[in-house]
Amino acid sequence: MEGKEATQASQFLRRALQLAWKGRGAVSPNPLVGAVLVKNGRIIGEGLHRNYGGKHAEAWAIEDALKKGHSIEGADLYCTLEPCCFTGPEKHQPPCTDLILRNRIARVFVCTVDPNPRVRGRGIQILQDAGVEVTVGILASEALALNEGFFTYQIMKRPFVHLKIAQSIDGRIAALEGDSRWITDEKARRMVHRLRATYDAVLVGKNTVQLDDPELTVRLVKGRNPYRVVLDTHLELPLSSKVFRTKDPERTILITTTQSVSLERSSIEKDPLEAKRKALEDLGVRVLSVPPSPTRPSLSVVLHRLGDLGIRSVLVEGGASLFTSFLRENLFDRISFFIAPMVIGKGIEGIGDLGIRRIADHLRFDRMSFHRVGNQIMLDGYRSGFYEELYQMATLPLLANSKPIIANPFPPSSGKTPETSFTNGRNLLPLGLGR
Ligand code: AOF
Ligand code: ZN
Repeated sequence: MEGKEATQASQFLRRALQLAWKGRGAVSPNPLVGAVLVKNGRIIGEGLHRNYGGKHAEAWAIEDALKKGHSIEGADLYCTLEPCCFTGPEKHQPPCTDLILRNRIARVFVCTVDPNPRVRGRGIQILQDAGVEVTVGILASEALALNEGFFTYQIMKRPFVHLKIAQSIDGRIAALEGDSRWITDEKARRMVHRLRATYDAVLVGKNTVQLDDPELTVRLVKGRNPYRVVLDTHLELPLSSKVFRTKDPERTILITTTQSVSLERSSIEKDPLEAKRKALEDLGVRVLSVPPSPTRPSLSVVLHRLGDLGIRSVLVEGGASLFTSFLRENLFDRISFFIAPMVIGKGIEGIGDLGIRRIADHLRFDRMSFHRVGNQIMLDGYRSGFYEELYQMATLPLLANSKPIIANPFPPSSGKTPETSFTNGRNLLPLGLGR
């Protein structure tokens, strides 16, 4: 596909991506999906997946067009994700492929394949076998950026992990006494709240709660609160900590290594750890026991347990020992440094020993971008190879299909210098909707 047709297709899919984005915070663990129906070059219906378990984007777009009195036969469907094609006990909605065929839609344009193992190209195949023309891969990277959590989980079976580090120019996240309030300014903090509203969970370690007593809620912008996950190996945090005292305590998850044992009431009173667990649960907090590795909760088990709860994306907000562990174990996908114009000197470093002994072995990130956010420089990057992995899965049929398709914006690692860009902070969130 070339020229005018490709430009038009990108315009309609861009609109579908914008629609999809409106569902943020409401659809996870499902993906954000948007759809646009077009006839004679004009949009006749629009839809988006609005809430978890609710109607799919394609169904909303069809309903919208019918309500406006349009006939759908022969129309083109532009959808950010491959239409679903299966039913099952956990499936809430009927297959969209049936809906598309029943309504005699002529052509379907999708940004990416649905990485869900139950779909993964089968939806496209079903449509093609029935004579529907399908084009895959337009604005694929934008569509991936929209659903990093959903894609990561479907492919890697763990949530997407984003490390967010607020630091001084000399790499300190706190002064020697532990104090970190405030290194970054209000504008940077507002950006962090905006990020929180799009993530399923924020995660911090015990020291961060002890030193900063954060609420970890969304306050500086409009949006819903993510789950707050706190790692406290031995249940040491005081019950008065703000994370345990929010308006929605059921969205606080405490992770410990201490095992729960069912004890008689009298023994609970004698066992301080059991009493603490009970007191937390009485506040509405969810307490999860995870095996230690070697002494702290195993991060890969933590991520799996969070995945079981429907969490698809995690924003790690500190402190140093968690940043270090996630980096050391290569259990991260994206990293953002908010660098404030200050020097602290001796203080607490954001990242500790990664086991790297020579410069040649340094950790390098892909797809680096630089943003100005208030008085901060924000440096943003991805784990090396992460996007290529997602992209390959997202455009699976292209590999087998000889049909010419839109150029791949992420050619498999070419060893070239990663792409860099400098912006005013707009594209920190997908589609430049960051402000
Ligand atoms: C689509 N359009 O708008 C969405 C899709 O339980 P269900 O019926 O909502 O199905 C969820 C699965 O369907 C989800 O895991 C993903 O594979 C796909 N999501 N597909 O065609 C949509 N939200
Ligand atoms: Zn569907």
